[in-house]
Amino acid sequence: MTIPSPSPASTAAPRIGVIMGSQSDWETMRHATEVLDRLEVAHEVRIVSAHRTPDRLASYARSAQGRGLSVIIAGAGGAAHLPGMCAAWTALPVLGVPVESHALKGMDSLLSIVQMPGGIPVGTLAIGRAGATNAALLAASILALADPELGDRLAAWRAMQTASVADEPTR
Ligand code: RP5
Repeated sequence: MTIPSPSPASTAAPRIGVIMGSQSDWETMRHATEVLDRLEVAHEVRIVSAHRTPDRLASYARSAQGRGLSVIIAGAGGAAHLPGMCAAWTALPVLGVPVESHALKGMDSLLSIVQMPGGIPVGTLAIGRAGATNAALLAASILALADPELGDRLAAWRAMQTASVADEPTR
């Protein structure tokens, strides 16, 4: 699918935080940042582990709203407590991306993220690349509620996606 090329790197303050539990999550989470780039949504990217860097997580999540972020996208795999712990530390919307694990193909990640007990929500997306892509689109949709120009860019993105779908399969 072809989507618009990003404009030159923005120096605007980040509006979305993309965090992940490990460097190994980048191959999945980069798909979120690529969508945000194409939609020209300023964002930051950090490795923040709930169990390896718990103080970093607390500091990141507690300061996020005050630093101007509106949404946090959190990707993690295995016992994927990062999105839930992040949501516990901030009132911002947290979107969780289950990263595909080797042992259980991401089912562990999915259930860890989606099965939040009532009271602290995490908006959970699909396992892997589709989830990372959709987390970025959903975060952009949330921002677009108060940003009509971003809404226009999202509409253009969807129109281009629609135009890219052939009437018939190639045989
Ligand atoms: C989680 O453990 C990370 O989110 C990652 O998906 C998984 C494996 O991490 P590494 O052992 O590859 O660093 O915390």
